Amino acid sequence: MKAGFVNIFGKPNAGKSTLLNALLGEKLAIISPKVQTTRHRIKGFLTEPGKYQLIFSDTPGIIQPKYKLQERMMQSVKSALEDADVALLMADVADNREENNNLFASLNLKVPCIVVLNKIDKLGDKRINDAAIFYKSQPYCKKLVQISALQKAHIDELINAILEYLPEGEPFYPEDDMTDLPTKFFVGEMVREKIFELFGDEIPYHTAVMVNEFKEKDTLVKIQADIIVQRESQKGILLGEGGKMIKQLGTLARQDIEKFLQQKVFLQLFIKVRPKWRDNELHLKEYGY
Ligand code: GDP
Ligand code: K
Ligand code: MG
Repeated sequence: MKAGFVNIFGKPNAGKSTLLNALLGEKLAIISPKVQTTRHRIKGFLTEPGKYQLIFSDTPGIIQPKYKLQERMMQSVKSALEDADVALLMADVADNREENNNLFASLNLKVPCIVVLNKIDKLGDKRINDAAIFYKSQPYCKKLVQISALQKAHIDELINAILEYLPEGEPFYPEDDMTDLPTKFFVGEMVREKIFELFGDEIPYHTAVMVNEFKEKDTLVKIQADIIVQRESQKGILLGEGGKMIKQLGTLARQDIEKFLQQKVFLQLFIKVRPKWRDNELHLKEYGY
């Protein structure tokens, strides 16, 4: 049997979270066209009993940190760099190659690296080919697989490539488990995804979500979560006129959470202002960073 850690790295928006979901066939990681949506290392397990257990890690896109929250994000990337058995270096096929190349080379990985050329649905064959030739000639590239994470194209091919390089071993986690993170975490993430969806510019970057209550009551799950922002003005934007925005946010998030839990949900959201929480150790800890 093969078992090991397969960690996904790349620039913001390469499609890492979309790939994690495509690999698992389940929406575990939140996705948005905005950079820095993913703040944690998110593990998802793909187990074929007796054959393999792949422990995938989605990671935040690699950036130069400017505040403590971003430092924490890059620490989670570092932990994934340290325990990878196989690394997936993910590049948007339309992205600047030199930038990606510099990033991949700087990771200095000692484990087999598979370059995952993503978003091939966006470009014609010629440009995809050029990009493939470029990455294949780099010393870190053991193998290159072209995919579209969005269209779930060539995902099996990628899994087979990973299996070629994965060590023999026993499963690390129970066969039926999909992740090691608690349900509460994913509920908070689904609220956060809707904030990325509904609010432009800086609001999502100033926001955290903390799930305080998660209680099953008869056929219903009662969830209470706080949305944390840095300023009163941001609270006003999140509330919207007569509470219109928070209501819409709650409805969209609840629908996703119900789909995820396969249960009816009562979701209550409060907004709290915590100045400079992104640079405050205690707050970061409290909000799970
Ligand atoms: P991450 O920041 O690397 O985790 O990237 P995300 O998974 O959040 O995706 C960033 C954006 O790229 C989202 O708008 C995705 O829908 C989009 N995206 C991801 N994979 C593909 C793909 O294969 N093709 C296209 N056209 N878009 C994709
Ligand atoms: K993103
Ligand atoms: Mg992501």
